[in-house]
Amino acid sequence: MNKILSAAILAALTASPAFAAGTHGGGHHDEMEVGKPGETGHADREIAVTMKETDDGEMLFEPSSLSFAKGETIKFVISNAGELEHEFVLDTPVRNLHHKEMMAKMEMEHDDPNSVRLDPGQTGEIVWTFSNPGTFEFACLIPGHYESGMHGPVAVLEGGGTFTAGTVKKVDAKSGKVTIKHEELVELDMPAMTMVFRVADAAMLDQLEAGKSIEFVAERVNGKLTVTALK
Ligand SMILES: [Cu+2]
Repeated sequence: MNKILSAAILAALTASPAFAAGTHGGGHHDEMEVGKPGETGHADREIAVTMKETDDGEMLFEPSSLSFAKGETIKFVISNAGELEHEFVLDTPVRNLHHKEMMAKMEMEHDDPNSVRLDPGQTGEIVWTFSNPGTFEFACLIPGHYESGMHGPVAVLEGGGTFTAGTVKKVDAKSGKVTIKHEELVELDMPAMTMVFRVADAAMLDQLEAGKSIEFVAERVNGKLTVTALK
């Protein structure tokens, strides 16, 4: 599982930055690529996130991956069930990486609306609107914690996609890819053929095996063809 997640994050890191221009230009100070602060009373859903350490030295988030539809406002209720201080930061993988490098050099504590830092036993909240589609990340950037497992992908999906029939030809769990012989993909303007897709959520790979007939939604996520829904 860790390998699949790492592959997904690596893919996100090397993906062309679709929002490279203009993000920091305007006066919308709180608007980030990953979205913007939401209004507490207007959350569409509530998600509980637990942060903790394991006996064998791992540090983790539960759940280990997240997936939302574009425009959804989520109330995260975050609990630190561990014995160390932890934080929950929502951002792009690239910005998390830079931030993590800064934090390794000096003592820093964030107080931004996209993050919360919690002492053991504490609970905190973030209300966040995911206004842009793409692959983002939640992470703890306290030195050493990311490397110990405290990060996971956030897939924000365009939503409203059309399901298309296909047959799975091959599943490459290591790289998080699946080969599908599919019918016409109307929204992508692609005729019926056999193609390789990424999956938005590594857990989807568990539902896929060679020879299986599926219905799926495919979208361009950060420029890469990605299966964003399955049935
Ligand atoms: Cu941590």
